[in-house]
Amino acid sequence: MAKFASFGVLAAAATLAQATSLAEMCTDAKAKAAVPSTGLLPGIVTSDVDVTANPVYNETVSDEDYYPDATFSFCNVTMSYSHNGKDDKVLLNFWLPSPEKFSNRWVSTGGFGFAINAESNLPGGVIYGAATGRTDGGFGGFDVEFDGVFPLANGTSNLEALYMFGYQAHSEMSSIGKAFTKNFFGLGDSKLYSYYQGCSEGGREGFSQVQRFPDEWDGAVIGAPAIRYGQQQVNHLFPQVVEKTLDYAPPYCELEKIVNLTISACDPLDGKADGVVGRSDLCKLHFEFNSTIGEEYYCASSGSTPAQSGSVTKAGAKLADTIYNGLLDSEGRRAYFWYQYGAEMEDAETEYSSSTGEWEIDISSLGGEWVTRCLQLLELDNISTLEGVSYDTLRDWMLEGLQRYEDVLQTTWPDLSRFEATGGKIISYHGEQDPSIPTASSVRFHESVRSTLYGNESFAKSTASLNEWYRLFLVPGAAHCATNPLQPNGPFPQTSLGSLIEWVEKDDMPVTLNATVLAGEHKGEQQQLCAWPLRPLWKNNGTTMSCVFNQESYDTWIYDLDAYDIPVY
Ligand SMILES: *[C@@H]1O[C@H](CO)[C@@H](O)[C@H](O)[C@H]1NC(C)=O
Ligand SMILES: *[C@@H]1O[C@H](CO)[C@@H](O)[C@H](O)[C@H]1NC(C)=O
Ligand SMILES: *[C@@H]1O[C@H](CO)[C@@H](O)[C@H](O)[C@H]1NC(C)=O
Ligand SMILES: *[C@@H]1O[C@H](CO)[C@@H](O)[C@H](O)[C@H]1NC(C)=O
Ligand SMILES: *[C@@H]1O[C@H](CO)[C@@H](O)[C@H](O)[C@H]1NC(C)=O
Ligand SMILES: *[C@@H]1O[C@H](CO)[C@@H](O)[C@H](O)[C@H]1NC(C)=O
Ligand SMILES: *[C@@H]1O[C@H](CO)[C@@H](O)[C@H](O)[C@H]1NC(C)=O
Ligand SMILES: *[C@@H]1O[C@H](CO)[C@@H](O)[C@H](O)[C@H]1NC(C)=O
Ligand SMILES: *[C@@H]1O[C@H](CO)[C@@H](O)[C@H](O)[C@H]1NC(C)=O
Ligand SMILES: [Ca+2]
Repeated sequence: MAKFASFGVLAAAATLAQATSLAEMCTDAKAKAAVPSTGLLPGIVTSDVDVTANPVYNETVSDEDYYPDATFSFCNVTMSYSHNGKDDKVLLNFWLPSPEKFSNRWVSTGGFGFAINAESNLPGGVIYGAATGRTDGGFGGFDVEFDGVFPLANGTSNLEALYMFGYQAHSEMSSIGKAFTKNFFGLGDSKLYSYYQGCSEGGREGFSQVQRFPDEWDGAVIGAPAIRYGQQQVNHLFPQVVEKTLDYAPPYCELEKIVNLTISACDPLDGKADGVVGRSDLCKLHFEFNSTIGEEYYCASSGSTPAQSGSVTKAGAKLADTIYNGLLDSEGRRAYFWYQYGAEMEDAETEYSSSTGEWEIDISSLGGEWVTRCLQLLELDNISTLEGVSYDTLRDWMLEGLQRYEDVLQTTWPDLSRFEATGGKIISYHGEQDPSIPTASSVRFHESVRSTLYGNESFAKSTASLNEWYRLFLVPGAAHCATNPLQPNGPFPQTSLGSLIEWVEKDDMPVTLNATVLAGEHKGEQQQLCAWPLRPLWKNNGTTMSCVFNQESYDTWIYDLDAYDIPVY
């Protein structure tokens, strides 16, 4: 272990750790002895905490999106801490690799939706030799989500939980987890590399730290982050307001057909006919939704939903065109943008009413719950009606969310210069066919950081400067933080934490990002993802790929949010 060689005392400690088995190390008493003392951070109380530890052997994971197949053993530690002056309890769960596999690394992980953690994210760090952690945010257990504690009661916010969810819990976990890991493995002052990996809400949690705590991690893998939260959550309601405004709630099969037709038409535009839309920008430039009019569709019955058949209507094509164009207010000013052409239309999904025999608008609870809980402060899971809700209402809700939660959930602070100054690295990725968070959202934030930090330089120079430490990779055909069943031949950056580690520890920058086809007949095939603003283009009948820049394509990703009088990063 060359890493330890220059530190005599530490080398001894490390040797001790190496000679010790997982079973010997992984006991309640040893874990308790590794808990950092009260005073590590102001306000953090770790005296009298409950600590449990149990070894787990030969855990096997396979067919996961964020890490390769593996078998590993680990020490499962759970501890709690509280805040000075408060009678609270925050739970932390660490998975620590076997001592012979430990590689001086820490990885923080996040959650999805309103969850701040997901146990399924923990293997992703352990298999890279990292102690890996998750937090319950103090919400009352790892299975309790933010919406289970917010608001506190009708009309009453829960600011403690809000700030924990927004960014505080992660900052505390990293500090405590890193100190615990050093104690547990006897590292003393030797370098512990620290990382983050998360997608969706987990991606937002990653940016929440990068934007505020530049020293916390050496690098972060940030997938499809739910940033620009005020806009992001309300945006889920947009298709239903379009259905209401255009007075057309189609059988969902009609919309599925439009999506399928978009995919087939746009697949070859990237130069490779593989069922994958690798260039949704070219799709936007060339595809017309009215080309789908008259095409026949059929979906078999399932449950209480009857079989659906018919042909795509003019109203259906117009509905799709309006939705993919994104939210404009009544004066035609842009309030937000939508998913890329070819992305599924699940937010527009209608519901069959067996009592009326009609298809009806189905309010998205993703958007509705944000409005009820966080804007109206009501303990309700959904808004009950779209009565009185117009495009302007959505714009106003977006602005209200931005303003009310700007310092905690919005998560778009664009000045990352302090993080850059510490040598921090970001690998960000986003499915190009994401049907839940607009791919253009990640592009917008990358562009906001570029103009904030390097605004006076040319496009080429500023892009090059930013890409030296913050690289964004759009994933052809991929859905929301996942592979896409409609485009199974697309790749997914399953080993991106490995690529980040190579970048941080060996200065091996991912010029293109390794990705693997995870389904379909080409399962296991390796592909490379292009770094924004370069875009993939296949040549020689889909056999060789290059990363190219095209101004017209680039322009389709850039939006002027002129519905607001303030900057929206
Ligand atoms: C774990 O797997 C290894 C290799 O197959 C085996 O030698 C060992 O006995 C297994 N450990 C347990 C506790 O099952
Ligand atoms: C980890 O420990 C906690 C607390 O004891 C326990 O609830 C959980 O089931 C353990 N997980 C594994 C994988 O052993
Ligand atoms: C909170 O307010 C909503 C809307 O007025 C009401 O439906 C619900 O019953 C209230 N919840 C409680 C616990 O009082
Ligand atoms: C859309 O394509 C998928 C396969 O890619 C298929 O399963 C589904 O039935 C199609 N939907 C319609 C409405 O044709
Ligand atoms: C299809 O829509 C485009 C613009 O969306 C329009 O220019 C064109 O005339 C339309 N074609 C037909 C046949 O309606
Ligand atoms: C949201 O609420 C509306 C109105 O009560 C209902 O029609 C819809 O099914 C709900 N959506 C979900 C996902 O619960
Ligand atoms: C750009 O130039 C202006 C005027 O020289 C200066 O005030 C500003 O700080 C510069 N901005 C950046 C991001 O370098
Ligand atoms: C990326 O893929 C190449 C080719 O398969 C491989 O040699 C390299 O080790 C991979 N890099 C990482 C960081 O996984
Ligand atoms: C191009 O590639 C496709 C798919 O691999 C293959 O079916 C087709 O024959 C190829 N066309 C030519 C001209 O080589
Ligand atoms: Ca293709």
